[in-house]
Amino acid sequence: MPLTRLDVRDATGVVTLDHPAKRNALSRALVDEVIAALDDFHRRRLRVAILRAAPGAKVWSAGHDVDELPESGRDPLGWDDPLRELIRAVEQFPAPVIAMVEGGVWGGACETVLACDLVVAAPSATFAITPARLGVPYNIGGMLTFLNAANLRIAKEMAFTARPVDAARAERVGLVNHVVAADELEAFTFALAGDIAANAPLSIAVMKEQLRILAGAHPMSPQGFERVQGLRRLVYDSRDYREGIRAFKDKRAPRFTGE
Ligand code: LCV
Repeated sequence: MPLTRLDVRDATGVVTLDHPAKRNALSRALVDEVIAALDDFHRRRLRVAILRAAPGAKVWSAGHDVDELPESGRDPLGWDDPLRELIRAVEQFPAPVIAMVEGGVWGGACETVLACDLVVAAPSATFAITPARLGVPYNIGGMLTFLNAANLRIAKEMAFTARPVDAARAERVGLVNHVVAADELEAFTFALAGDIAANAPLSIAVMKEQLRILAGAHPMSPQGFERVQGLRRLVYDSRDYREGIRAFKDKRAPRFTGE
């Protein structure tokens, strides 16, 4: 049973996340389908990709599949983690990817939406950065995604509180490009895609890659990277990390002790 639905309209490819039973959690299986779809759109030389949930979705995506997170002792967001692969696939897709958002966007799904080139949201959309809710040590590339999408103060507030930001505030602080009434969301997003598709695809592809390289150009010494990795290891080896995962699975509030 596929976890996504695909559609092509003119030069635009659409991937609809369609695993409502698990709130479109970014499992290995679902992510592999999204990446395969983007590869197919690339082969077909489509000029825009749209990532969306089913119309009227209350949850766009609940983020990383928590059932696939290691209980402890291993980096939960390593290079070959499905979420990391999805982010790279979105960033390296050689045409604009538009996130069309209705409903709640959580954790790694929030990073996925913010890694898209444009975000068009319905008023029902909310955006939450959740590592602190689970006790997870987010990875440095992911933190850069948040920093590039918001200013430092907004990124800190979202990361430290783990509270959802609503669409109106997301637009005010520049997290999303447009907030559009739910019944106009599709038409608006496809019109935006049409505007892009009518322009020169090679020029757009190069500008997207230039901006990806420039946005990622942050100096970090090998010592600095090793320090970050050491700090992250302390977190994913901690009791709090195990408690966060366990509490989620037990459907109860976590009790963090700072150990
Ligand atoms: C697996 C799930 C999930 C899920 N994984 O429906 O950014 S980081 O570092 O945190 C990163 C590691 C990350 O992205 O972690 C995940 C962060 N996500 C969240 O904190 C959101 C967790 N989910 C929720 O708070 C609720 O599910 C929302 C508010 C999204 C939807 O609530 P609702 O009442 O509509 P349920 O909670 O009843 O979920 C329906 C089913 O989906 C599963 C959940 O366990 C339940 O499964 P069962 O029917 O088997 O009980 N589910 C939801 N989210 N991220 N599974």
